Amino acid sequence: MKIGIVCYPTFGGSGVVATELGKGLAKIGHEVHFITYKQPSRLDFFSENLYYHEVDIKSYPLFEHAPYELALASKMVSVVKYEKLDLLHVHYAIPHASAAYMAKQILKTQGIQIPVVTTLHGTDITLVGKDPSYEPVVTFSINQSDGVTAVSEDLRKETYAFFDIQREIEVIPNFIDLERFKRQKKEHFKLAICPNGEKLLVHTSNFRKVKRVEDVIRVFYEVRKEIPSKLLLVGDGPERDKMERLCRELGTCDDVRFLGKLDAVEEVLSVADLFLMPSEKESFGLAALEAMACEVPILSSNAGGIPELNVDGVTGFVSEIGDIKYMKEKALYILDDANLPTFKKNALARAQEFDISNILPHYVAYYQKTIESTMAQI
Ligand code: GMT
Repeated sequence: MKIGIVCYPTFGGSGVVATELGKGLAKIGHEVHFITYKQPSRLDFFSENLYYHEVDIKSYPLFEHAPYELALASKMVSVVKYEKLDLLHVHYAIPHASAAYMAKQILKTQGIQIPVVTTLHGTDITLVGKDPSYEPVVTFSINQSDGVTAVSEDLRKETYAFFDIQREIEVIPNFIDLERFKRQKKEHFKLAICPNGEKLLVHTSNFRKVKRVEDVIRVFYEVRKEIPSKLLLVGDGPERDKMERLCRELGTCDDVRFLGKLDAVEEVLSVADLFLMPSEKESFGLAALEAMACEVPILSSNAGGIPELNVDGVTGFVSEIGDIKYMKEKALYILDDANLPTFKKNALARAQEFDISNILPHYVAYYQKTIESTMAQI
């Protein structure tokens, strides 16, 4: 198949999933055309089946905000037409689903039918999409897509609960490339961070409010009172300054390191003993899956789709959002040397269920089904 993939080319989970999906499809022989405003961060190599088309967002003195959606729709039209694509797969509803709808209508006037699959990733539904400024367009463009997928059962339910959706939503979870995400031998790194055998807690996120990084620091503060431990924070975002101030207030600065945005996150995960994900909202929790693939147990909240990944009492524990006391108790339980090896083993076994080789065929089958049903309607 010839597939066009539209996504945000940033470090965010939806962009990562879209890029890894495209790379996986190209590996098994499909021709994949990325249509984005910047080269996706994980698309930094040559492959004969991978193409990249940059959306050229022209500015003009009259525009306070350059019309990204229109430039994207125009680019989709030309790529579908000249590369003879079979399907467009857009990731993150806003504004990609509505831009795809516009491209589809334009192409229709030229006698070209292009099926559109929209994948809902999370905040496009649970946060931004619900806002009255976007809701009517989100509802309309989901209903107008030829196929819709969501990354967890919880996200599927939430979409039906909040929006007036008239079509089937298929759940296809996030996936992981276990060839990249695996525990690597990095003893020298562990020794540098934890010279006295301290336990190592890790959190990675984009430091938005929904990630509740404050809970990460507060849980660590409590754990550190009981056992020697260190905390590594990977990522950057709006909450970072506040979190640095909190560490100063709590006097934990010597044991907490802010690493900023890191590409090789698997190297940090390779030396971790516990991953913290106390999010307020989380449709799936790709960062937790990456940790599990590196044999790291998870202490998470019960937000959104996280419990569909983190099996309570098996791969870690699931807590009520914001329950610091409970999270501290469970962190200490997991970090106990008598329990840690079992949790690590279970985390890896669970991650293996989400290996790309298990999930990719679901997308391929879904594309084929969508193309057939769209063509049958003509
Ligand atoms: O979590 C983020 O802040 C990034 C966000 C995105 O849209 O890029 O991630 C969402 O999509 C990921 C991939 O499907 C999911 O694993 C994340 O759980 C989801 N984030 C939220 O729902 C907050």
